[in-house]
Formats: sequence, C-alpha cells, structure tokens
Amino acid sequence: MSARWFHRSCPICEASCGLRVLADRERREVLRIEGNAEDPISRGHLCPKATALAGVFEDPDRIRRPIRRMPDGDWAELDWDEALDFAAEGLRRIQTEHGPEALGLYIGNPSGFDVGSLLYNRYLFEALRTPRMFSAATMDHFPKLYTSRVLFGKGSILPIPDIDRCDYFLCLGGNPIVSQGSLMGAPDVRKRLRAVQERGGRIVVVDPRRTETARVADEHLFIRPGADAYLLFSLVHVIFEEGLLRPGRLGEHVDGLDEIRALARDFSPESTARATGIPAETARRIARELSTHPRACVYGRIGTCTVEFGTLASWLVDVVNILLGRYDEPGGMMFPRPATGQHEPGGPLPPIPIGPYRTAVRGLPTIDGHLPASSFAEELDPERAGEKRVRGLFVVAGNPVLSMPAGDRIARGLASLDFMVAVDIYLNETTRHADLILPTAPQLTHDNYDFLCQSTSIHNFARYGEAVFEAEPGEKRSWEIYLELAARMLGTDAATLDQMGLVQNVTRFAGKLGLDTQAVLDALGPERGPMRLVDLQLRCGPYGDHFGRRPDGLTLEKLKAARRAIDLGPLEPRLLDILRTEGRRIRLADPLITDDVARLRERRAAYETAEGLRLVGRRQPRGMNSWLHNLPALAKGRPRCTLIVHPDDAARRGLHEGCRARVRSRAGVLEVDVALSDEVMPGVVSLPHGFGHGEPGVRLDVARERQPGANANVLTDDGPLDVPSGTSVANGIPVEIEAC
Ligand SMILES: Nc1nc2c(c(=O)[nH]1)N[C@H]1C(S)=C(S)[C@@H](COP(=O)(O)OP(=O)(O)OC[C@H]3O[C@@H](n4cnc5c(=O)[nH]c(N)nc54)[C@H](O)[C@@H]3O)O[C@H]1N2
Ligand SMILES: Nc1nc2c(c(=O)[nH]1)N[C@H]1C(S)=C(S)[C@@H](COP(=O)(O)OP(=O)(O)OC[C@H]3O[C@@H](n4cnc5c(=O)[nH]c(N)nc54)[C@H](O)[C@@H]3O)O[C@H]1N2
Ligand code: SF4
Ligand SMILES: [Mo]
Repeated sequence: MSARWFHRSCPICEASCGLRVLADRERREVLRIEGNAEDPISRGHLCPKATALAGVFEDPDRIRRPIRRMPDGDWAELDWDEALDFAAEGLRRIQTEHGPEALGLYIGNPSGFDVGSLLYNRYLFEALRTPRMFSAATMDHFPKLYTSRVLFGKGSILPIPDIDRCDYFLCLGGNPIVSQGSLMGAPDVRKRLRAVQERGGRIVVVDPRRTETARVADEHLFIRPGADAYLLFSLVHVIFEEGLLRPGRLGEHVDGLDEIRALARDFSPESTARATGIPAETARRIARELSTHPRACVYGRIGTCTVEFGTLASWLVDVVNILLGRYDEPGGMMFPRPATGQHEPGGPLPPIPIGPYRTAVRGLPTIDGHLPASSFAEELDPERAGEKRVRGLFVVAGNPVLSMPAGDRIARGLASLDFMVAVDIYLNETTRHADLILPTAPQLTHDNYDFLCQSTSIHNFARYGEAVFEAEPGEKRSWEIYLELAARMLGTDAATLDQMGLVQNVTRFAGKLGLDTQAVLDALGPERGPMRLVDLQLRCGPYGDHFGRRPDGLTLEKLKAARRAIDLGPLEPRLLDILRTEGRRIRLADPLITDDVARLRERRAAYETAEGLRLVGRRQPRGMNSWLHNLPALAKGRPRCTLIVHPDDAARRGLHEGCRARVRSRAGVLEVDVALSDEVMPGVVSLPHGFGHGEPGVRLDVARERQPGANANVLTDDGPLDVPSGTSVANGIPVEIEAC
C-alpha cells in the first residue's frame, strides 16, 4: 500500500484550517481527512465541509474535460487545444464586432482560495480588456473595501478583530459559529469565543435572528433588518455626549471628529430606538461597556454590509472603534501582515476611482474597478440594455444565477448571450447556459498557498499546501487556463506571457530591495506557475530571507518543509505605517461616505413605521454558498432550504410547521417549506441562499434529489443599492407570505 499523509489547508473558507490527508496516490484514493493537530493556527480544527475536498474529487458529476454545448442542447467533450481556440475565437469575435465593452467578466468566491487564480487573473483582465467586471464582492464585503479605501487609502487594508485578546466582542450581522468567521480568519471560532468568556470577557450579538453565535453569547439583541447604522450612530452619540471619547494613539492622525460629533447629534439612542427596536437604555449601556472594557472590539459582517446602509454601517463600525481607541491595538481591530508583502508601507495612492465606465442601463459607475452585482441582470438584458448589452461573458468559479440579485432574470439574460465561457467544475444553474465549460483540476491535485486568507487572519501565519495527487493528463489548473487563453487572445504564447509576468514581478519586488534581477530569476528556477511568484514574494517579503541576505528568513522551501503553518506571531500595531492616504491622514468624515447620512435621516421614519415582513439570509454548516449540495455527506438529512417564520407571524397568516408557503417580494416569487421558530424576531423571516437546484439541464444529481430548495435571490430586488458603494441589498427585503 502506498498511502501516506499529505499536509495542506482546506481551501473552502477563510478559516483555512491546516489538514492532514491520508491518501493512496497510486489508487488515487483519499482514505482519511483530519485536522492537523500540529498546526499552530488551526490546532487540529476542521468542520464537516472539509470532507468536500475528497467529495468533490470523487464526485461523478464533476466535469473532468472541457465540454461544449451542441446545437441540440447536448454536451460534447473536446480536447484542450480545441476548447481554448474556440473560447478565444468566440471572445475575440465579440471584441471585434462590438468592442471590448460588449464582454463581461464575473469572478466568483472559490477563486479567492486558489493562489493560481489570484495571481494569474490579471491575464484575463489583459485579454478581455473590458471594464465590465462583476464579482461576488458587491454582494458581500464591498462596503468594507470601500470604507478602507476611503479611510486608509487601500481597500485591502482590512481591519480584523483580534478576538484572541479582546475582552468584549460586539458582533453585528455575523454568525461566525456557522460561517467559521469572515474578515476574521479564526479556525475553531467557537473555542476562541469561549476563551473570551473564560477570561472574563463579554460577547454581545446584534442580529434579527437568535443565531448559533447569539446562543453562545452573553447577550443577544434583536435588531430590525437594515437598522444597524442607526444603532451605531447612537453609540457614537453617547460616546460624545457622555465624554467617552478616547481615540488614543491614532487620535493625532484622524481628521473630522467635530463633523462626526455634529452628524451624530440627531441620532441619540432615544431617537433611534423605534427604528432599531433596541431600547435607548440598552444602547447607552452598550456604549459604556465598550468604553470601560480596555480591549473591546466592534465587528460587523454580512448583515451590516449587504443592507440599505451598508457603507454607513461598515464605516460606523470603524468610527466607534476609532473613537474608543480600539483600532490598531491588541484586543481591538488590527491589521495582519501577510508574508507575501501585499501590505507593506508605500506612498499615497490616488483617491478611490469612481468611473469612468458607467453601466448601460442605470449609468452606475465602476467603483475601484467593480460594478454592482445588482446591475448584472439588467446589463445582460437585451430589452433593457439594447445595443449596449453584455453579449459575451466569461465566468470564473461563480454561480450568479443562485448568488446574485434577480437570479431568474440573470438566467434569462445568460440564455440570450451570443457567447459564454465558464471556468467551473460543475454543470450547474449558471454554467448550463455556457457555450463552453473549462474545468479546473480538482483542488487536491494542485499545491496552494493561503494568499488571501493570510490577510484576513486573526494571527499572522504562512502556510504551504502540498498537492495530494498528481494532475491527470488532460487536467489543467486555473492559472494554466487563464494564461493559455490570454496568450491566444493576445497573439503570443503562454510561456512568453508567463516569463514576462515573472520578470515584471521580480523587477518590482526584488527591485525594492536592490537585489540583482538576474540572480533572483536564477534562484527562482524554471518551474512555471504561481508557486515561483509566491516564493519571490515570500523571500522579498517582511519575514523573507531576501535571497540570502537574511538566512534565517522565510522561503517557500522552508514552508514546504514545515508541513503546517509557520506561526508569524500575533497581530501587531501597524496601521500608521501602512496608511496610503494623502498626507497619511485618516479623514474620518470623508463626504464619499458622510454624504449618505442625509438619506439615513430621511429613511428613519420609514424604519419606525415599517409594517409587514422583512427577509434576511442564513448560512448553514453543511454548505458553502451554492456549491456543496451535491456531495452525499453534506446533502443528507432533512431539507434545509426552509423559511423560518415567527409563530405569531405564522398564526396571522395561517401557516404551520412544515407547510408550503408562497413568498413574494417586489422582485419575484417562490415557494418554500416553512419552519416555525421564535429565534427570528417578529416581523422577520429567514431563508438561506444558494439553493434552487431543480432546474432542467443541471447535472447535480444529488443536490437536485436531496436538497433542491428554492433560489432566495429570485426575491432579491436589484433596484435598491447601498448608494455609496453600489452593494446589493440582500437583507431586509420586504416580503409577503401566504400559505399555498
Ligand atoms: N441572498 C443572498 N445572496 C448571497 C449571499 C447572501 O448572504 N444572501 N452571499 C453572497 C456572498 S457573501 C458570496 S461570496 C456570493 C457567492 O457567489 P458565487 O461565488 O457566485 O457563488 P458560489 O455559490 O460560491 O459559486 C461557486 C462556483 O464555483 C464553482 N467552483 C467550486 N470549486 C471550484 C474550483 O476549484 N474551480 C472552479 N473554476 N470553480 C469552482 C462551483 O461549482 C460554483 O459554480 O454569494 C452571495 N449571494
Ligand atoms: N458553512 C458556511 N460557511 C460560510 C459560507 C457558507 O455559505 N456556509 N459562506 C462564506 C462566505 S462567502 C461569507 S461572505 C461568510 C459570511 O459570514 P457571516 O457574515 O458570519 O455569515 P452569515 O451567516 O451570512 O451572517 C449574517 C448574519 O446577519 C444577520 N442579519 C441579516 N440582516 C441583518 C441586519 O440588518 N443587521 C444585523 N445586525 N444582522 C443582520 C443574519 O441573520 C445572519 O445571522 O461566510 C462564509 N462561510
Ligand atoms: S472551517 Fe472552513 S477551512 Fe476549516 S475545515 Fe471547515 S470549511 Fe475548511
Ligand atoms: Mo462571501
């Protein structure tokens, strides 16, 4: 038997747990997956989704070769050269006939966990030459990127809660016990939260549902969906009114405190209580508790981002932390130091680019290169976008039909495209509309480096993940696909393009250290692909060996030998070093954000008098957005796509446990099973997204049979936006429900 243990991290969520995989290489069989107890960051943790690494590898429905849709609707396999030629021709034809803007690009979530995709997607951008860039970001954390871009000069300088050292954790609109932490890479978050309490700290959760996290917290506050900006402003009000302001070390570098004081004047807890549903005395107490706990930390996630005031809420999370001196200090919100050097000091960056491209239908601008997910459906629609519609689309690791607003209209738009290519491993609700699907080799067949996860981790680390199996002939990794396609479109060959990219990177990274370019190129060796770039960045990075100048420093070779994460220490104060704003100031009251306060004021009355039901989202332990429902181990059990309704709301509408209900929003209608529970506040219903696998033409046999569910994003209205950032409003959607 040729089985042995392999060491790598799980590429499914941000926790990026270090795993041990026992596999028989010859028989291409995974025998066991377990948490690596010797990994200093994840300490043996893993969750049920880790089995997906083997599950996806073995899944008979996984696409293994490029397939092309034939005129009769059937799919035919083709070889890679034919497939890439076909893709390049189709995309180029659209560029030539209608201009590059007629092409769209959509990048989905799993690409963030594949270093090859992250480091090589630039070739896609170069080849497609389109400003029409859509992604999951504007349905996710974009308000955080936007506020960081405005306040700190760079969107990826994201504040991360230092939960291992905090003594008070105020969590708004996040459910880390289930999501395993987001913008908070924290393997075994349950244990870490328990540790906060064991050291005498306190956890407060603000959520319209008593979530799994709320259940372990010391206190849970129901809040009306979308109302967090009112609550947070009321905390700011109390901080000024009760003299709790203590910005500490950062104080000297912050402008705009007087403006913020003035803005907060109208948002006393007494005046916001009706809008939020949280009593004034509770909000006052929370503000005081935050100020008296020396290591308090305020954190907001999906429920504060994909809402009507996502930017204001995300910004106010920053503001409260900054006013209380809880920013860039142990136990507060801190800034990781990735070993590959993305967040090292640098000169000021220009202000956030808004436009110049504007969408065809609503004239919405690109913001820092991103278009709103909520404009996707209409930009595909021939009736609405006319001659300026997206005619050709390239989708990478995304399932927008289930994950973006107005999913049903997206499906219709995809069906009317002239040409569509998907890089994906399943024939699903989105990719079934493609003319061509290019599958990537399964995760287990390529090595990886936790490139993105190291920059949102609660502890500094670097980890290499080894390939468990060799790729089979005829399998390609994402970076090879991008490179080979781009080479065809740009009229060159992949090796030349790769070499050019390498030289550019060496010039940039090694140049900063004054190293000899040729010597560095020689040291990196001839093996093509992302790992050579990772090695370059690691060695030139903050902990690197600087190609021999600091012999004790990090190299990829050392990471490989470690077979686990290398612990680079707790997060350390560094914001002032890495600020990229003009004059290195933090303009806390920038009009790019505060201009939206007028809208918040105007909408207050509507929140106070709101009637009817509001829909919010929910994540579940055995799924990852839309794509793990096809694995038997994760799809088993009762149907999970249920609408949770409060018993009082149900009684009024004649709904009972297990009945079918019709849910209607301004955008659409669906039918779903009802579950009754007082875990949601009255007036709120909760439905998970990522289901709706019953469509014809989808090759997801297990999902279709065991967990078909309904597509929650049929109900997500693509009209309203978080105005400053263009983020979608996926929580707090007005809905009506009736028994069917
Ligand atoms: N209503 C509502 N909608 C939401 C959300 C919500 O909370 N509520 N959350 C939003 C958020 S936060 C996100 S991130 C988005 C996610 O939105 P998307 O990224 O569009 O959707 P996913 O379901 O993650 O789809 C992942 C796709 O990648 C494919 N895939 C998996 N592994 C690989 C691989 O190794 N290679 C390739 N090439 N493809 C692979 C899968 O088959 C699937 O098609 O959804 C958003 N949508
Ligand atoms: N098992 C699993 N893990 C995942 C994912 C998954 O699909 N499954 N997805 C991954 C992805 S892509 C992401 S981005 C992260 C997301 O990570 P989280 O943000 O931690 O996850 P959610 O469960 O979406 O939590 C959002 C919470 O916001 C609440 N909420 C809704 N509206 C409001 C509001 O107006 N105010 C407040 N205060 N709360 C509100 C919801 O009830 C919900 O509990 O999870 C990641 N991890
Ligand atoms: S918590 Fe996330 S990274 Fe860890 S095993 Fe589960 S899915 Fe994988
Ligand atoms: Mo996400």
